[in-house]
Amino acid sequence: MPLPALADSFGNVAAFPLPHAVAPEPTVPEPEITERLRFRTIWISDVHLGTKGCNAELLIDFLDHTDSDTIYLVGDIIDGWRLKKKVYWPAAHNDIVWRVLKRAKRGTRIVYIPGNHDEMVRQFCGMDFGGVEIRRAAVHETADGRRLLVLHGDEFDAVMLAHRWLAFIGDAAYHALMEANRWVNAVRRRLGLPYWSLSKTAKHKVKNAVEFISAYEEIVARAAAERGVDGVVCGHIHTAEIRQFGQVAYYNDGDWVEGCTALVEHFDGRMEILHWSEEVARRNAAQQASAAAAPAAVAA
Ligand SMILES: [Mn+2]
Repeated sequence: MPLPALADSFGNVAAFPLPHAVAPEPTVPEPEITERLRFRTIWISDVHLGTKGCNAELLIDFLDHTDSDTIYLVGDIIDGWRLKKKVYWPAAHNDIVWRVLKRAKRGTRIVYIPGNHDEMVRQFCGMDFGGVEIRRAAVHETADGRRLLVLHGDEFDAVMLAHRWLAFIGDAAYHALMEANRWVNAVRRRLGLPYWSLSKTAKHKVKNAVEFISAYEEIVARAAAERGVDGVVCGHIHTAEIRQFGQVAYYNDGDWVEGCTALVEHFDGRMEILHWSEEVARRNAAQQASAAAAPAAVAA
């Protein structure tokens, strides 16, 4: 029996059928959208794919309604820490990866700067995968000629270590605590017990959290100033912000766990934070308004 036929089939590995059919399309189909919001640059971070916390639905909506020349993925995109303990990977998380890779294919420049939760990707810094540039940090030049240092931001954890845990006390936890405080004291009152302030303790902690964020922002801005850039873009602390420290602009793109925010640069270099749940609400209201106006127009 001559071997060539066998050699041919093994020679081209790509021609081998895959054991399972691979869906070429995402489970959440990409809608036909004619008018995407166009930006020069988009920064997103702290997506935490691989965790239940990730708001995949809103992020998919964001990716389907926006476009840009460049996207920076500013770290903690995939949560390797959590995945190491327990594999959690719903189809929607694959859909996000699919969309990012499709954008790269369509010509969007994509720079992925791994953070601390996806630090396993850091060993690949300097390499490109599927059109995605993996970098330790980057310098972005805005349309108005400013140089911005882009990094995840965990680089400053050592400095912030003393009160790092405070960053985890979020606004939602604070409000839940306020609610609990009301109930606890309603019961205590009925039992004839004096008022006991759970909220006072909580308020103190929240004040510390606010101080933590402020201190973090200042430290990052100072580090940027020392490096002679005009500004810095980071993520990590899940708190979107645009703030000026002297000559240095501090930008934080927030997260897709709670805030669901992105930082964008308009074509004139103007920077803005998009709160995506608000954008969706605005879009829905506009659609309802036009739907309500349409029959009237026909009647007229
Ligand atoms: Mn982080």
